[in-house]
Amino acid sequence: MAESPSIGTGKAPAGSGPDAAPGRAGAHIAWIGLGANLGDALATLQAAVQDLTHADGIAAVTVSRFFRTAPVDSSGPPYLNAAARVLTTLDPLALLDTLQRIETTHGRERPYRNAPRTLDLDLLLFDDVVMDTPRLVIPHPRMHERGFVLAPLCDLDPSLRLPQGDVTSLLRACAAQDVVAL
Ligand code: A4P
Ligand code: MG
Repeated sequence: MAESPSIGTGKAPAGSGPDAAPGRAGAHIAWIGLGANLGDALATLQAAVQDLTHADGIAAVTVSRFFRTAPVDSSGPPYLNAAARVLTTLDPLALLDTLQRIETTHGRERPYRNAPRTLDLDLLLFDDVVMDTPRLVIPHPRMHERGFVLAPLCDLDPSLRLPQGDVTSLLRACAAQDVVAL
């Protein structure tokens, strides 16, 4: 995994340990899932990481390895997936706005649910915030059963805890899913 050299995360990540405190003063820790299976997926994910690094209100972007994964409830070529941990001063909806802007920059279209895509950026966790609104649900409701999300999260932090358990155990339960690190 790679971390931007100038900024460390300092504190425990969201969901880790008994006091999952936010990072530096005023900053939140957010975990983002990245996926792509149309076009040059590797180049797009790398560019999206750069976009996150340069986005207003986002710092200290740490990225997992990239994984080749079989489509789950989706179609088209294999996906590339990764995850990023960031510090942000944005609130969850403003962060979602930023993620959707980056998706649009990279040609994301939504012809139908779970359609193949040039870029998908999902907000997985935001500190220990729980919210369920039409526009944003966090923690992401399906991540605990998806190897393509859990493997990158585990790569970033094997002790990370989701509401359903720790990522390492949850990933073990997804062993039948086709997820291979590049
Ligand atoms: N939305 C609600 N909560 C969130 C959140 N936590 N993060 C809303 C991001 N968006 C959230 O998302 C649809 C709407 O969900 C948005 O308008 C937003 O307001 P979308 O990105 O337009 O569409 P989507 O990604 O198809 O929907 P969704 O529900 O995120 O899909 P999933 O369940 O994440 O599945 N297989 C492999 N191997 N790799 C993949 O990356 N991805 C999917 C998408 C299916 N199969 C896959 C992969
Ligand atoms: Mg999405």
